[in-house]
Amino acid sequence: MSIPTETLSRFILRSEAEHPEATGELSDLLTSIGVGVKMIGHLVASAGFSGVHGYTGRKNVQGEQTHQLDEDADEILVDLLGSSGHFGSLVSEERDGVLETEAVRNGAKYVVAFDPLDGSSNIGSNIPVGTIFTIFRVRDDERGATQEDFLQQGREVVAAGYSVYGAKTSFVYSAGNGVHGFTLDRTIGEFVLTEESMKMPKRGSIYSVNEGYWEKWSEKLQAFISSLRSQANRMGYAYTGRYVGSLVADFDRTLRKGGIFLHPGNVERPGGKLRLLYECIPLAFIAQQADGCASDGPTEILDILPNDIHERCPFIVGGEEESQWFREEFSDCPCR
Ligand code: P6P
Repeated sequence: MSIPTETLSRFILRSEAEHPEATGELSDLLTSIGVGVKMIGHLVASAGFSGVHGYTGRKNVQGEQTHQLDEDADEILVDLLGSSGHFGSLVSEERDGVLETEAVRNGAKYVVAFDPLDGSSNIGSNIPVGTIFTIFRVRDDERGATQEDFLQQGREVVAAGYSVYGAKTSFVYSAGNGVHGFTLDRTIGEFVLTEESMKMPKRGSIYSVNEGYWEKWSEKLQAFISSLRSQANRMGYAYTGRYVGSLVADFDRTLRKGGIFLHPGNVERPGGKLRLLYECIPLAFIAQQADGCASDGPTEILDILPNDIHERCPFIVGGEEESQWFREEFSDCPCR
């Protein structure tokens, strides 16, 4: 068995060497994020013992009960990324506004938005959770980083990725040159390259949606979900259902096995539940880099211009054929 020896740091540096214009800043950032993910993974793994997976009794900016782990994961990333010297500003799901860093006055070139611990409500039942991030370039170096730098289309993303704290701790990212997957080797404490240039299967056999919302969906959406379950559909076979209820786990499976994941809007939440800036855009960027596609129904996620850093969005992501099928059904109406 060949022993994987390409660590995340070495891979990032090798990728940088292939781009002479690279300054090394992005490499440093991605390495910092990798360190933060390792730290958060350790917290999650020890949550059962240290009792930190309980609620804090406080609510975050979203009005959601916060877990101690949400706050701890947020603090780790704010500290690591805030002190990296390369991020002028940070946005976290756990914080109301934009967090300026010391580097904003030193010409930092990037801003980063993240969900420090998505799916944390699942931790008590040992369901995989994860961290999601997306990096944009500051658009005016003279002016320095501002909130406007977060309100860019996903096509402007410089790098994005996510981790999954599950049976293994994995880290998947793209800096615009393909999608690459790493697995934490606990014996050496390093992420090692386990999947280079990942591609989402053009056609899968799994659909993933919370059918508890059935009665709140449009008839059109109900018909689409019914057709996925019927072998009389255009693919000629019935899809099987898988839904974890943790975005990084459902997305990671869709990236590796194909099929379609949907968290659509409904009559009660036409604007959807998932966050555009630090959930939908980074995962849509990864999907696009892996030859998949993500939309809110009629519009590709990467073409949507955020109006607010905590804006929500319907999110449908899948392989080439499932995305085409969905687009043909919903090109003229929002999936809400
Ligand atoms: P629902 C977890 O709470 C989360 O934010 C995502 O990780 C997950 O995909 C989604 O919510 C699940 O939402 O409405 O199916 O419970």
